[in-house]
Amino acid sequence: MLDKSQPTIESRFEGCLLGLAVGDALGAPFEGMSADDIAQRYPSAQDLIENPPPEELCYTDDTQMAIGVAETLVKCGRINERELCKRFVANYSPERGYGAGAKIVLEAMVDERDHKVLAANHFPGGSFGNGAAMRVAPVGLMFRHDHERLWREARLSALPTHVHPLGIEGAQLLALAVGIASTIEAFDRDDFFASLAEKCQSQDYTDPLRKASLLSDVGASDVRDLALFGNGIEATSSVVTAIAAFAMSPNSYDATIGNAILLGGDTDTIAAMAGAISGAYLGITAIPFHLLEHLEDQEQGASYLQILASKLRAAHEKIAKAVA
Ligand code: RVK
Ligand code: MG
Ligand code: MG
Repeated sequence: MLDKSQPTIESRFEGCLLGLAVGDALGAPFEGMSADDIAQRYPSAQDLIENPPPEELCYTDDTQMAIGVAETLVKCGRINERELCKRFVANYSPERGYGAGAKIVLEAMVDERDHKVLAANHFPGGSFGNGAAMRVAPVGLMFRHDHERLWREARLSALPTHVHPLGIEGAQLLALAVGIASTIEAFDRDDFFASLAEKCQSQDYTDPLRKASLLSDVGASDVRDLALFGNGIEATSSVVTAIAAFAMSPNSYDATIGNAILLGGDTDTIAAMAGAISGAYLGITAIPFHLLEHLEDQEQGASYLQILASKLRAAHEKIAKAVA
């Protein structure tokens, strides 16, 4: 018999995509601000969630690019690089704000110039920005039943723009966090962090993951400890932060994204990543209705994301059934 307290798979897919978009859109007005400046207006996560800025919640590049990843998976059942680039080009909206290097690579794609050379050389060794991790959540949902495949497909989803090993590994880690969160019935901190650490290769991720695993729920641990993991635009100073924000408040979407935003810095992206994990675990009903209602709903807005989540679930069930 279905345990009523467990979100359905539909609810988890919707919760993940809309949780990402709401985190991104609520964090966007604070991107680049310091924690102290945000605290003057919003002393706590609860203040922010209960009294968000009155304007419509508009998402940024994080959600826009995650849409391209989800569309590719729905169409191809896997990350097909050609299709992914096609979706990135079709969805490219510079006004949503992209990373400086990502913008150059995407504009080369739009102009049909050699974007791969730019992705490899614009930054030495490629980009280690968090742009591959911010968009990867649909990969975590699609391959939640097969973590080896999830890890490989997350890498493929990063490559068009992020070829630096740390940019790739950040995306793999975030996808795995989403995959696990979308599957587990009850959050077990030790199991969760052990599964993540097991797949990681770089100390840039294993060390902070170990530290994050030692924190407990907000209240028992100090929420200010989240700042230790960074609030930057680099994958190494934001991916574990988002994971830690979720793990500190696994039963509250509000606290997860609110605490992520109150850190300042790359607020839209850290809240997008944390919100995707939290939504995948708690389901759509955990996202406050007044925030969902405020999320932009034209073209590829809230309603589109809901339909995309449903199509992604169908695509996932098809491949998961084929494996079983
Ligand atoms: C505007 C030196 C490097 C580097 C390397 C730095 C949106 C650069 C989203 C670069 C996210 C920045 C964010 C971001 C996503 C990366 N050496 N510095 N090898 N690799 N950086 O440009 O998609 O907000 O300063 O590839 O990862 O909301 O500009 O873009 O916050 O990290 O952008 O990396 O950015 P990019 P991205
Ligand atoms: Mg953004
Ligand atoms: Mg950002």
